[in-house]
Amino acid sequence: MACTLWPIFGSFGLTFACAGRACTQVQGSKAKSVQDLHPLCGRVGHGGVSMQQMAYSLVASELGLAAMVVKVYGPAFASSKRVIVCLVEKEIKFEVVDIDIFKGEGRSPDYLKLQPFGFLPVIRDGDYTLYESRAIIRYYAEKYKSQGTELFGNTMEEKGKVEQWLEVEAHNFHPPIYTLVAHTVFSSKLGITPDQKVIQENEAKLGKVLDIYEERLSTSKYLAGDFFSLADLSHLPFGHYLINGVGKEYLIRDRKHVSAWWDVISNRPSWKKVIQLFPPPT
Ligand SMILES: N[C@@H](CCC(=O)N[C@@H](CS)C(=O)NCC(=O)O)C(=O)O
Repeated sequence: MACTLWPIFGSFGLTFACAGRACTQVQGSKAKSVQDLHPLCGRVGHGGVSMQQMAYSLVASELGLAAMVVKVYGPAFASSKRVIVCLVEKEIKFEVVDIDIFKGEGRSPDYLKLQPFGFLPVIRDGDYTLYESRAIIRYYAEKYKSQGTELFGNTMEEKGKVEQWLEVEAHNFHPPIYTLVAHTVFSSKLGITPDQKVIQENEAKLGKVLDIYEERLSTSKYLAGDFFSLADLSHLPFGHYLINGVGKEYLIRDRKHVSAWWDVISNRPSWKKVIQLFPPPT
């Protein structure tokens, strides 16, 4: 597990800082990308105190940061990005810990202590550990209700709709898209022989789900109403694969309202920054 970097996002300004503890362990290309983003995040040691530590002290005291930040495991993977984009929208500081499930790191005894099923993501927030990406985003949307973007709606009725569409994402949208991703983008890494019948069946299933989205989005800008919410956000990581990887963009583009919705949500600065910072595993 390598702790890599500590981006701190404003909702639109997107500024960055490095935690000394985290950045001293930054290695290779990741460090370069951080350095590119923030000139204070150097990698060269300086008289026993790393440049990163110096940078951290400077930036931390400037910003009045607490030492404790949320740790998110496995930022390269889609389900972890669901959590990260939520943290960015909520303006919550975090650092990431690389876990490569394709190298079996999700099955290591240490990781299984955090997430006994071996899935990403998991977060650690001080002594608190939480897994299941949608549970995590609900937790932070409630915990920091008055901070950053309001993602759960303002009334019980709005919240009900957010919950409804979060469930739709998890139980109707996710299963077919996950199967498509597994049989296309990651088939060789997962040791799956792509099965055209499975691909076609899931493409058809997803098309039917998106027909219902099309109807909903013809009367509402976002899924839960006229406000961006957890329900929309939850679609970003795997929706991104549908366009970038699976090669089934037509499923979105052939549906006018779904297409417009996708453009709006995927162009949010939060999401653009997340995919820039944490490219998918290669
Ligand atoms: N329901 C879980 C599922 C997460 C999930 O499927 N994560 C994938 C990465 S995107 C994973 O860890 N796969 C590991 C495996 O299949 O062994 C959540 O949302 O947190």
